[in-house]
Amino acid sequence: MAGFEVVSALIKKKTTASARKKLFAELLNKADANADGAVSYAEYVDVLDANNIEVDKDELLRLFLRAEKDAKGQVDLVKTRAKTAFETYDVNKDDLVSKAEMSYVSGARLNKAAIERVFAIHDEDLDGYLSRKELYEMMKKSSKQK
Ligand SMILES: [Ca+2]
Ligand SMILES: [Ca+2]
Repeated sequence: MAGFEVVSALIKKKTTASARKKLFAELLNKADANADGAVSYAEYVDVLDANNIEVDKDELLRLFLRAEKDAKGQVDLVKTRAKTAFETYDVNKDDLVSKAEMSYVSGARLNKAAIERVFAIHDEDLDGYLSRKELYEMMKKSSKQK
């Protein structure tokens, strides 16, 4: 069973710190049975206990906190980027990004068809503008695809 192999690698500590971290993230995904993207430390320990798997709980907690911090760091990074992008695009500072503004700021990087496509996908309330939230959602999606 793959999950057990992951944990045994964790116990043996034969892997490098970054490989352990990766394995740990994989196991977290497996432990997230209802796939809501969130597994608490307690739930995680439950999964291990249920499988009679013993690990160094201190190291487990340490890895767990680090994985959480990385996830949060990723969100913060996208937020910061989205804020900067929004303020760059919103030339007239009316708190909305129009197609004309996006075209003006992006210049040759985005042609008219590409901008139409961006708005068709991301202008969720169909008001013809990208709000801060719409731009943030757009950047969140594109950061996940990478
Ligand atoms: Ca504007
Ligand atoms: Ca909109």
